[in-house]
Amino acid sequence: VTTTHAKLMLRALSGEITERPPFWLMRQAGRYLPEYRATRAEAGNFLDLCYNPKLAEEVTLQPLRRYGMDAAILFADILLIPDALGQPLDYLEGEGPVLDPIRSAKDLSALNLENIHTTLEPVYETVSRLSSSIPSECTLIGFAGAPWTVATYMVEGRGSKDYVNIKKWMYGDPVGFSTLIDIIVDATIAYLLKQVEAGAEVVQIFDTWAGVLPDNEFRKWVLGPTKRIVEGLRRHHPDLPVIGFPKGVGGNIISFVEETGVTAVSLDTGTPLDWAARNVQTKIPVQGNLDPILLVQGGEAMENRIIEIINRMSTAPFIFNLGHGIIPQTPPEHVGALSKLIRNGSTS
Ligand code: 1CP
Repeated sequence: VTTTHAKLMLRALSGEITERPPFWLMRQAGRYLPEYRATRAEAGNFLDLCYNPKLAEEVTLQPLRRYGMDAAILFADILLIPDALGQPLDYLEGEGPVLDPIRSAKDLSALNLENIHTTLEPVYETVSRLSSSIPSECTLIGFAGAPWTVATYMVEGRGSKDYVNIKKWMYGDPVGFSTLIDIIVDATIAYLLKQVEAGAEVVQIFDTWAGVLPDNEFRKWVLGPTKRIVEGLRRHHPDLPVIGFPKGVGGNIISFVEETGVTAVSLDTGTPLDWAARNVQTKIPVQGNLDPILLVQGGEAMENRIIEIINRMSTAPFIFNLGHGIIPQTPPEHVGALSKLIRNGSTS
């Protein structure tokens, strides 16, 4: 395959086998970096940081300055959509997001699709600033949460272990529940289109909790909504690269790749490399899947696995990434070693 792109990330996404894999890391901006903690303290709380274009731009650029990733990901959060829809949201120190839960169809009248851009305007400004401030060889990624994953927080009111409330609604009143999913689909299309108009070159859809559904429900609440988002974006931007991340879905990743229309797919840490090379990477470019805990460990264990992943996956289009986000305990110098290894083939 030959393309006209100069950027490594866009070349891989267009189906090219590149001289080395482009790399970026999920949650590459965040608490493992002292400069992030300083900017976050300056912003006040987490939402204020997300809605402050200058500071959100700054934290997006921080990992690039240190490590020169091939892509920058907009600094924001998947829960800005419920916030913009009018569902009260807070981030508690040491606990994560907390929302006033929506538990049934009668609660849906509290959501308002009409005014989301009023709340989200600062995010578009962050994207626009980044599109001129990132290095010329770097690709700008916008993102949103997938409807299922965003809905888990809207219904449970926080992170969950068993998803009892959302599943009870989904199984007990699928028609009412589909109204919630439809609202998130529409908001997400509008949100991502604005990011693209502001300068995002690629978008990634994070479906962190897709793996908790049985396959018939996976089809209804993951495949269908993701496909509608991809179609909604492509109606306006036929060539827009879209990366899907259906985490924890095992063999269901095959139907995800065949049916949603995504350009590329991100593999979680548990996906077997050989299997993915034969059954997924033969269809579309893949991204992934280093265990984020190897980045905490560092040293030989990390380096050996990085080399193994690159060797196994580089005979077809491949983007190096983690299988899930960087965790706060990660020593920054281990990210430096990873960057050198991918770039130069050695850590020195
Ligand atoms: O500073 C802090 O204390 C807040 C920690 C934090 C950060 C750095 C949160 C709260 N969100 C973010 C940024 C973020 N979130 C990005 C920024 C860009 C980057 O990657 O550098 C992205 C892409 C996300 C996406 C996100 N938020 C997901 C999907 C990806 C994933 O990691 O699974 C999810 C599930 C969230 C919800 C969320 N926001 C924050 C937390 C702690 C959580 C997870 C809560 C839980 O475990 O249920």
